[in-house]
Amino acid sequence: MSSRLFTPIRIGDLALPSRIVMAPLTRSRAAPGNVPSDMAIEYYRQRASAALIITEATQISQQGQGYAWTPGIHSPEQIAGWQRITDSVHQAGGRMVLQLWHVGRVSHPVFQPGGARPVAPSVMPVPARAFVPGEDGKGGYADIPEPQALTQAGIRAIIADYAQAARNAIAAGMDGVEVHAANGYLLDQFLNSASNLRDDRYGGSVENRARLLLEVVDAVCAEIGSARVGVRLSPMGRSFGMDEATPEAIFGLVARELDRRGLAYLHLVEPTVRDREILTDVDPRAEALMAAIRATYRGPLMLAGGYTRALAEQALASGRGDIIAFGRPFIANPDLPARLALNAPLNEPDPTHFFGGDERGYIDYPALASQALQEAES
Ligand code: 8OZ
Repeated sequence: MSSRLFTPIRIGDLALPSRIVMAPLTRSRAAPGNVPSDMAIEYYRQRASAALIITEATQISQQGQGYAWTPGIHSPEQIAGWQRITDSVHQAGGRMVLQLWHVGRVSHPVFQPGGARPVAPSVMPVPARAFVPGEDGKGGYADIPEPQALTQAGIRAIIADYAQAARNAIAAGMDGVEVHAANGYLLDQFLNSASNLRDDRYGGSVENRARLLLEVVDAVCAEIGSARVGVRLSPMGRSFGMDEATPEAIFGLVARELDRRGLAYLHLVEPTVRDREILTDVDPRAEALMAAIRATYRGPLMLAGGYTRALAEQALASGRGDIIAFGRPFIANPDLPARLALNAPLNEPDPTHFFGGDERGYIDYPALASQALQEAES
């Protein structure tokens, strides 16, 4: 079978040399002020052979943070920090977009301005714990207090924050942005019938639950142009209390509306992903839903979630999607495209270094050439 992974594709303003994208990966190593660290320059530069790098989720505002040591894109220092990264990735021949993130209720007062309760569509218990910085310099998990429901003024402020963050990302040299509307964070909380109990124009009908996402996308597109904007969704995702009653209705509407907007791409987390693991027993409605989204959304479709080389080739050949995002394989294999091209063995990622820590398990995974040298010498 001929490889489809290594065929180019144009997405919006970007010409990608292959279909192999680096998935957004939270690594919790930002420096004080939530500025991307010096290590992150090396980390992203090492991975510049990806067709596209999607950055780790990056908060649009202090209110949007919910995890220890995640970077932001709302202060001048953060913008300057990202600029150093885009410079080095571009110098290495790569392309990158910044993932815009607001965690909504998956947060903790330690992150919130004034120690406030985190914001959400609706007041209800949050079935999750927050990853907060501990006194020992290590992260720990803390219970999440009941959130406060956003007012319409609060919603307007968040939409403005998304627009400003998109502008900041472009100022930092990014090739575009990805709006994170997946995995149980703020925009997913508004989409989802399990977390959105509002009775105003942002809740109730599927049109109302989709309103915040679409207003955010429109504000971001107005700021930087739709050809530089992608959106990430997790249809039938179950993270942090997500449990949609009518997935076909809400994701059908969202796919139809996003299709009209001429985005660079739509990015779907496979419904097999649950709590960052891959399930084997899938909701029987999931396949039909994925096919329906594919048929409705006519632009480039990116897929993520447990992909191997073989599964990726199969997904491209069957028409399930156009582009594949690899997460864990890119953590452990900075030169993943070369390894896939050569059918070379892959390094295994070490989960103990996924979140927080130093350069170990972050920038010390070898590329093929240096690995061959090391092995020859030993
Ligand atoms: C892993 C750890 C922390 C955050 C997501 C942004 O699931 C994340 C995330 C993943 O989308």
